Amino acid sequence: MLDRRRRACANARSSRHPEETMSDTTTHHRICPLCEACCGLEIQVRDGQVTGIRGHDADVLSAGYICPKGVALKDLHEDPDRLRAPLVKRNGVFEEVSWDEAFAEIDRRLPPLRAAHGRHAVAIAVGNPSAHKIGLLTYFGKLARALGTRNVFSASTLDQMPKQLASGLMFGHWLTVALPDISRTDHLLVLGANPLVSNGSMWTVPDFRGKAKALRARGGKLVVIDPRRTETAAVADAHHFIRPNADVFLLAAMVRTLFDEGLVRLGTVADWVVGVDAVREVVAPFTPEAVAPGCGIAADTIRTLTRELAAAPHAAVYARIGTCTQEYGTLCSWLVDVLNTLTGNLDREGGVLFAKSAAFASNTAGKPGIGKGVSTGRHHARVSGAPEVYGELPVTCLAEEIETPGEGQIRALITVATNPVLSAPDGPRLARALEQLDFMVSLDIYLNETTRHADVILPGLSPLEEFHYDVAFPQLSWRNHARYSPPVLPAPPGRPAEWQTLLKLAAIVRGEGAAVDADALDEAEFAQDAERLFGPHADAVVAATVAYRGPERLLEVALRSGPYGDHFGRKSEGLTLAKVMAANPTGGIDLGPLQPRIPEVLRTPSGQVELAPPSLLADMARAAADLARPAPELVVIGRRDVRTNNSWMHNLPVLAKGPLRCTARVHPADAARLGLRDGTLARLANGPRQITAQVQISDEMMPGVVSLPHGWGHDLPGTRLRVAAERPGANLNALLDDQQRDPLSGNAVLGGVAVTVHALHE
Ligand SMILES: Nc1nc2c(c(=O)[nH]1)N[C@H]1C(S)=C(S)[C@@H](COP(=O)(O)OP(=O)(O)OC[C@H]3O[C@@H](n4cnc5c(=O)[nH]c(N)nc54)[C@H](O)[C@@H]3O)O[C@H]1N2
Ligand SMILES: Nc1nc2c(c(=O)[nH]1)N[C@H]1C(S)=C(S)[C@@H](COP(=O)(O)OP(=O)(O)OC[C@H]3O[C@@H](n4cnc5c(=O)[nH]c(N)nc54)[C@H](O)[C@@H]3O)O[C@H]1N2
Ligand code: SF4
Ligand SMILES: [Mo]
Repeated sequence: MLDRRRRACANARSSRHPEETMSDTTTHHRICPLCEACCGLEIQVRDGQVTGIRGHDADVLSAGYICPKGVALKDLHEDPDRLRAPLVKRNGVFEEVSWDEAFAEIDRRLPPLRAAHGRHAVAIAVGNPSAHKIGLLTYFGKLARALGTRNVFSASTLDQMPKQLASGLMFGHWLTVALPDISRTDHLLVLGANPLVSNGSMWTVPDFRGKAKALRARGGKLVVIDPRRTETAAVADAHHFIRPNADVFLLAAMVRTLFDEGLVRLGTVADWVVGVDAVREVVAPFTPEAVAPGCGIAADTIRTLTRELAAAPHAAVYARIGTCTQEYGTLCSWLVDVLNTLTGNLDREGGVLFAKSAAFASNTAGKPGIGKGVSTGRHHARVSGAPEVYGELPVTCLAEEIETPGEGQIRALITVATNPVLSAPDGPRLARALEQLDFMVSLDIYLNETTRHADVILPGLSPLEEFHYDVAFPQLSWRNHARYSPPVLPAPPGRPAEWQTLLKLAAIVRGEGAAVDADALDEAEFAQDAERLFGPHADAVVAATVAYRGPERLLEVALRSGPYGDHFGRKSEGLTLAKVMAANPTGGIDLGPLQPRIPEVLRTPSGQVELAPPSLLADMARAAADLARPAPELVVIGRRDVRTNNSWMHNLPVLAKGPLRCTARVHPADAARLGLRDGTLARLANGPRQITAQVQISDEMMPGVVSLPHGWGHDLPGTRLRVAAERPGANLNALLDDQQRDPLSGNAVLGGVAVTVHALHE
């Protein structure tokens, strides 16, 4: 045991020594933490300054791919507006304070508030970047548990909750997500996603363009369904406009066509699927003719789309944000996998497969082939009654839970890497609600539209000052792998890592005071966790991992006890953190293409793929009732640009330069009808909610649809985002209603919302 530990230490040290290249320039390899593509980067450093960032050609996952945001890590690191010390608001003004003072302020104010009003009075909200931070992901739960509040909110209910719910109901775990096997498929049908720009989501697929090109070069076909002729549509074989919010009808009609035309084949999973007849019954109302007007797609085209999918030797259907952030998000996410299953493409090479990640893989935990499945609604939001899903309430309930008096009213909030004032519907209402709070703490790196409302802001480190290992995304990757990145630059002395901040906050909440030492606390908690997880072997695990601390230690345990692990010496060829660290300069460890995993991957109580979960069948009645609903004249949808990342990267000069990106794109026919001129301003309105945006006329839009990116609106007072404020853009979410949700997942409706547009020029 001791020998192994020494080796681990030695390797750990050597992998921290970057390659020496020219005289005093060093080369480092770092996974990009900015989006789900998780590209491997090669970063040059000289005299403590980043001098170059490019893709790492040897990276086992991304093979040299990079986008402009990866390059912007330098700007992020150097951004003078990025917070480097805690801020405390005194008499309405933020003052820089020491870490001790910041924690003391929280200790003075938070525990008494909790004691007076109960644990649910303190809410917590967590955002997108936390998914890219091992420290936040592995230690957030400790703070949430200490709080014991049911008021847990996250950006998941602005995003992928429908996909997670549908996957959980069908396969038994919310991270058991079926991923297109892009390198071996012959036919890829994409709905409501633009991976050429977004670089993929709930599907880690760096260089989608290259992979799509390879697919077409080997004779395969890429088909895109989107109300905008997107960058992805531009490289596809076929693109069809669809009326926003109509995907549920299209997908149901495709499923019905499979049954009608005798095209249903379950293939290799035939023995593991239940519910086929129930699906056949529930799609009965959705004939291609019945859905065609609502979709804006001809019935014959719907049949052709279906036949091509069924006829392809290997095919995959993939759908993302455009199909999740709408009224039928969960139904759409489910029907996508119904199509994958009924065409014989579930769990087969070239179809859709499940990843098997090396560490923290929830879909390798527990007994193979059977499990508890998932349930929702264990508690409900106090005001709206919305059900809990995976321990969370919809973030669109946050404002009303703060505003509405009574038992259980939210009086304090902790935000962790989230900017809901811009990212969630009806941001202005939420901003007003945040002002009513008795106390607010933000873990964030900027003083922005949300954190300006905080009483205390606690900044994390620059990504270049932290080690990295992706917890979530190897579970969603196109290929299995394990990659570790050491810090590129040393953290400034005295600055805690975010996991330490979370531990301190948890201790304060538990009443242990502000003076506790985070490292000592971590050591004690690690020993307790080891006891719980490893029983009689706990002491050996503690001893074997003593070279590491914090999230690195959890990673060591997860890797060694994971599906490729060395099981603490029982499988000597297996993975350890030291081995993964040692592979950093050579691009990580490739664990091969995805493999079929049914039935082993299933965790449903039946041990089967649940093709017809009762809650989803029941919700289809809502869709059927809406079939004849007339389409609004004009609806708004979202858009992403390669130089943006939600709300928070508009302050980086390298990304901010160039043409204005926050424009309202409208079809020429709509522009003519509404008297809109290119480059002039227009007012968009949804009931009382209004914003002003610059018009861009473009025939890439479907007539009747206007597209505007989200995450803009940097003109609010009290922020410190000097570059972003120069061209603030309009906040799409100031136009949207926070009461519109997918009832099953609680996900916000962010697209397909009826708006009016008025020209503001003379
Ligand atoms: N209308 C509309 N709205 C949308 C969407 C849409 O398509 N249309 N998309 C939705 C989606 S998919 C998502 S994921 C959400 C995102 O919603 P959020 O997660 O709320 O928003 P972000 O803009 O990602 O804000 C991230 C916050 O984290 C901070 N941050 C960045 N790095 C760090 C770090 O290392 N540590 C800490 N502590 N903080 C950090 C940033 O300063 C910022 O405050 O937005 C959603 N909103
Ligand atoms: N450059 C960049 N990359 C990003 C982000 C970013 O902000 N900028 N954000 C990251 C995040 S948090 C996420 S979750 C992912 C999202 O990744 P994607 O899901 O690929 O996101 P989008 O690029 O917004 O693509 C959504 C598409 O849905 C279309 N759409 C809108 N409504 C409908 C509809 O009703 N039906 C159909 N079929 N299509 C519709 C839109 O026109 C758009 O093309 O991107 C990530 N990557
Ligand atoms: S696509 Fe761009 S932002 Fe996303 S991980 Fe790769 S380099 Fe980073
Ligand atoms: Mo997202």
